Amino acid sequence: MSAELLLGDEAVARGAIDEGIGGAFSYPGTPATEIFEYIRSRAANRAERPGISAIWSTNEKTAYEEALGMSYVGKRALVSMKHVGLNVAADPFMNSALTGVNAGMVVVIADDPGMHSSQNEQDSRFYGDFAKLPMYEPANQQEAYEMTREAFQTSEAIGLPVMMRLVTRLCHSRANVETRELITRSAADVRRPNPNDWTLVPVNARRKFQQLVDLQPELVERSQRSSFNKLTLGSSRGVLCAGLAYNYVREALNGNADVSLLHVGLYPLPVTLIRELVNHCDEILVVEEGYPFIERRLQGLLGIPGKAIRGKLTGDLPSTGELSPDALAQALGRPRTQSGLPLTDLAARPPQLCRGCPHSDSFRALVEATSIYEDPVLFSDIGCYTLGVLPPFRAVHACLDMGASISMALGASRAGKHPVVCTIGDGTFAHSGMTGLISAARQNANMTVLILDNATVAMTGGQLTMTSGEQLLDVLRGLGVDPEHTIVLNPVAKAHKDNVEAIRREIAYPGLSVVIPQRACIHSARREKLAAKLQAAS
Ligand SMILES: Cc1ncc(C[n+]2csc(CCOP(=O)(O)OP(=O)(O)O)c2C)c(N)n1
Ligand code: SF4
Repeated sequence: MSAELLLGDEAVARGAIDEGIGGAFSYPGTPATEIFEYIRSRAANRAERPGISAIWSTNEKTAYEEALGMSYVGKRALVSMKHVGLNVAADPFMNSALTGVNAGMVVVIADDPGMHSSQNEQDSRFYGDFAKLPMYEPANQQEAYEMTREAFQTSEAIGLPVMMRLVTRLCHSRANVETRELITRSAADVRRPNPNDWTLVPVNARRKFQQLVDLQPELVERSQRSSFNKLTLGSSRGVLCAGLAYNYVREALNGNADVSLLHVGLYPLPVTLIRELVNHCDEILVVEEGYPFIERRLQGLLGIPGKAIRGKLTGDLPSTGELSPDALAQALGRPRTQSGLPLTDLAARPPQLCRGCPHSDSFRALVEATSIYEDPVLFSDIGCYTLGVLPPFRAVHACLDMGASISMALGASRAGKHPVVCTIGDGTFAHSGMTGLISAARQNANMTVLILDNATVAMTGGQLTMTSGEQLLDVLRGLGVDPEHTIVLNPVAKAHKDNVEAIRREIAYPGLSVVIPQRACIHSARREKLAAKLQAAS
């Protein structure tokens, strides 16, 4: 045993490495990014961890499918993403519950209650339940490590992918984690592939779905036996909490109040333990990060006669944002804790693009180019450039999900609007913008797409981009965009006038045009310069 100071994300990564994974697959997104970053940094040191493949994927769907492919051929695989990434990967995720896996496969989804860095705060436990897969939900970094290790073993024992749900506060806080020895896996661990199981034509899919349904009582049994689901009976006041919420309960109780406590760390829900708690208590407070997932099941449509079930649905706890020790203290009738900082005195600091950012010059040119029109439609996408919604630009009228800007622009142009312009980064274009552009090119839609090529995926920390520079131009040609109306600009102040004119010309063209302001993010340019200097010096 040895101890390491790890983020929740890193504890998951370490658990996966120590379970002998053959590969990690991911697409960047807060708060999940550090899981993959940790494995990649260890994989780079092949002497330390031989044989782990770790390369960023194009998007979450491709990451999921790559992981599944690795599992099918007999190597354990970890796939991680942020919560909205699972919307993108939902198709393979749902279907893999029918195909099953060969070597263990663990799917880590990091939710972001409070939307620290996300477009929504959906609760991924609904996906796990929807797919009928087991789910782990750690309360701390040590559990994140232990659960990851167990999840690989569970996955192999039941032949299914196993999900783990994290939340931001756990992903991004550090604690000491006791780690255990690395297991080594050999060719003998590889089972025989079963093409009939993995090919979802109706005759196989019906059989596999029936198997999945039939397995559910066994999964509940496993939950009931699991040491990650703990029941302690005390007074007739009950608390049922899940994952990280356990810490808020403990802090609010401060070791003083006598309650009966059920702490859930593994799903499907342990029905027998819940029944014991309900039978023992008159009232139960349900405490969970995200939606009232457990509370709704407990409450049902009509409630439980003679029992008060309290939580988010009853207004005893806030139904949006993160939980806090103080919210819990209030719900439990306990004194406020010391953790609430008086944040109200701090001056508001709206986010903004960095000084010298290429996106600023692109937006300045776009705003002036479209200023001659009364009602331009300006859609955008997800990346640093979404900040173009703020003054002084106000050049974003809608931003929905990654890749949506091009398809939304196509819809608006088909409604007869003009001008229709959308802005999308090179990273997001590769993630899911291309498919929309193929349709726009096929229809020669009257719209202009600005691909803001800063040569990186900047917003999530400067990861590798798939389509930039010359390669981006090749891709555009391949997608069917007219090279005559594919132009590259240099987004710098001294080229402003030329850039405005070029954008105006392309907007006036009655068909599809693509404008590419091309200049590296100042931070990744600086990083690359430094790396080149270091290499030259070595
Ligand atoms: C489905 C989904 N996956 C991941 C993310 C996290 N994320 C936010 S913006 C972004 C990419 C930004 O890259 P790019 O479009 O190149 O813009 P830049 O930040 O470089 O300006 C990612 C991966 C997300 N919001 N949604
Ligand atoms: S990180 Fe790079 S792309 Fe993002 S705002 Fe700063 S300079 Fe611009």
